[in-house]
Amino acid sequence: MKQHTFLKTALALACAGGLSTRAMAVNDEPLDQNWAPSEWGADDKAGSVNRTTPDMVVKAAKLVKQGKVATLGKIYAQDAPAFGSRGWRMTIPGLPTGGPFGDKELVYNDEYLATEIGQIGTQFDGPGHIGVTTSKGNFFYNGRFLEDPDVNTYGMGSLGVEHVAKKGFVCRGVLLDAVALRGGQLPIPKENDASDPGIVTDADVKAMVERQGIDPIGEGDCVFLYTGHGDIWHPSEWDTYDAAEKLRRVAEFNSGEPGFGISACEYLAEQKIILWGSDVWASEAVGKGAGGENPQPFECHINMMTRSGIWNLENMDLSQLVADKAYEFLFAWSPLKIKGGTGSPGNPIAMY
Ligand code: UVW
Repeated sequence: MKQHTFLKTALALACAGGLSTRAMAVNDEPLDQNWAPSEWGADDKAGSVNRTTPDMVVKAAKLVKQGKVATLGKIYAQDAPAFGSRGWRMTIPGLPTGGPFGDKELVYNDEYLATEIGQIGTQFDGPGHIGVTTSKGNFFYNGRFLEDPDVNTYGMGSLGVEHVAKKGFVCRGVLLDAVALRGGQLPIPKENDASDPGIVTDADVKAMVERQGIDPIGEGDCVFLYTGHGDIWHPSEWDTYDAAEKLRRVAEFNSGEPGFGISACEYLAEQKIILWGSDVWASEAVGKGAGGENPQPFECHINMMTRSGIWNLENMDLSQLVADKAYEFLFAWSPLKIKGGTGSPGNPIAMY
């Protein structure tokens, strides 16, 4: 497994009065290793979803055998876990919001929502979500920068999620059941080491494919990891808990997570998958020092998304698929066409 070397350059930036300086660390790997242009060309705004061909869609559709459908999104609610200071605040103004209209006295309701719409609950991380601070600015997928003229406070410009949403994801979905592999819910990793049971390595991915008796992971697949940590925010039992129990579970859920290590992410990228995801909030291991297999926090986020354009679906409800041992299925989903958004909420569908 490759340990990335991060170039730390101290830049002295004079403040307005010229009396003090502050140091800014940068990582020039994206520039030095030519992460841009991507294999789909300098104009591409969608990433690995470009791999999907009509033949792949037809082949994936043949995985529907029992006519079963599973919805893979969790409930959006104010008391659900959220990363950092993100939150979900919904009100129904008016009650009724409007009306009555006409002799039949029609009334209607709307909802008013304050939230990080693309980065809450079951969420898709798109091209504008994760970048790297380089000496040339904040580098994002395909060599776009936060400093580009089309990016501003009102939207991510060419990095907007709507460019991925125009394509959507229809693929062979693969469920990797790490709970079955380990014999129980995976722990939050304690060490930045491949041997930690909370870190799912490339060897673990291959072992799960083998023991689940499915075809090897390949080009165009969408690959989802079940760790069991997502059941702390239980998809169906959440509202049976009282407020104190919910708060305890939110703290536990957010305190770290098992998930993919960088060796697994690099293996999945080499197989040319088009989407990765999980039942946890980052899909990758977050343990000691917020790192995973290496000390760098969110290393899979950087390598999969910023470098390779392979987007990520977090906080999925994989419970029905696990119960049915539905290890491969037709998967269909698209982010919302939020102009300039960093991501999207949603409710992915598996059919098998
Ligand atoms: C961050 O935003 C850092 O994480 P996530 O993509 O898991 O929400």
